[in-house]
Amino acid sequence: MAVVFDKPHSLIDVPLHYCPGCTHGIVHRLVAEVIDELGIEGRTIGIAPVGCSVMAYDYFNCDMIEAAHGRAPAVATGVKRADPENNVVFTYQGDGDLASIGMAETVHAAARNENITVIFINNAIYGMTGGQMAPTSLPGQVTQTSPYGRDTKHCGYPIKVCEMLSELEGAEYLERVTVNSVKNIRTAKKAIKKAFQNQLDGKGFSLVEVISSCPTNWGMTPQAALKWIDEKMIPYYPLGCYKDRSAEKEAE
Ligand SMILES: Cc1ncc(C[n+]2csc(CCOP(=O)(O)OP(=O)(O)O)c2C)c(N)n1
Ligand code: SF4
Ligand SMILES: [Mg+2]
Repeated sequence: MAVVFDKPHSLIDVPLHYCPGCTHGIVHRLVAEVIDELGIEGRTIGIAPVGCSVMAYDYFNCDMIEAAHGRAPAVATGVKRADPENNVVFTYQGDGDLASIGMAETVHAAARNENITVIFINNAIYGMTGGQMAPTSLPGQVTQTSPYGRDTKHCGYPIKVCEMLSELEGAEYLERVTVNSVKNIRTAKKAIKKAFQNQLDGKGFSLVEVISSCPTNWGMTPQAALKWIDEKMIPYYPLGCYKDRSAEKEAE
C-alpha cells in the first residue's frame, strides 16, 4: 500500500494566509496531527486569539470560538467547565495575546490548574499589527516601536513565561520547544501531544511555548529567521521542560 503524506483531517484543506516562512503553519499542522492521532476531533473546541492566528477558526476542522484579545484562557475555562468529561479545549495564542494584554487570564488559569491545553506562539513581536515590541522581544531587538533596539533601562526585560508559571503550584506541565528543524519539530509534536493527553487524563493546566519565526516583521528571509531562532532566541529562551508535576510525583 502506498504511503501518502497528506493533510491531517483536523486541518481544513484551504491555503493558510500566513507569510512565507512563518512557523504558525507548522504548529497548526502539529496540533491537527495530535487531534487526529488522539481521535478527539469531534469533542475538541479550539479558542482562537487576536493576532496573526486570529483566523485559526478557518483552519481547524473542530469547533472553534474567537475570544477577545488575551481572553482565550478565560473562554477556555468556561467551555471546559461546562462539560469537563466530554469537552477537550485548547487555546492557540501569540505572545502579545498571552503575555501582554492577556497575562492575567494566563496566570490565573494556571494558578487554578484549569484542565486546558495552551499552545503559546512566542515570536518575540506583535506580528499582526506590523511588528511592535512584545513583552517577549529580546534586549536590543529592533522593532517598529524600538527602532534603536529594545532598551531594558526604558522598557524593562522580556518575560520568560514558562519560567514564571513554573513557580505556580497549579501548573501541571510547561515545556518550551521550537520548530526550526526536523528534529525540533518532532520534539514539539511530542510536547503538544502530552499537553492534550494530560487534559484527557484530567491532570490540569498544560502549556507548550513554541519559539516561532516572524520573518516579515523581523525583516529576514525565512532561512535567516530560522537561524536567528538558534542564535538569538534559544540562548535567551532555553528549550526544555520547565514543569511536569506528574513526573515529579512519580520520582518522589
Ligand atoms: C483590545 C485590543 N487591543 C489591541 C488590539 C490590536 N492587536 C491586534 S493583534 C495584537 C498583538 C498580536 O501579537 P501576538 O499576540 O504576538 O500575535 P502574532 O501576530 O505575533 O502571532 C494587537 C496588539 C486589538 N485587536 N484589540
Ligand atoms: S506577520 Fe509574522 S507572525 Fe504574522 S503571518 Fe507574517 S510572518 Fe507570521
Ligand atoms: Mg507574536
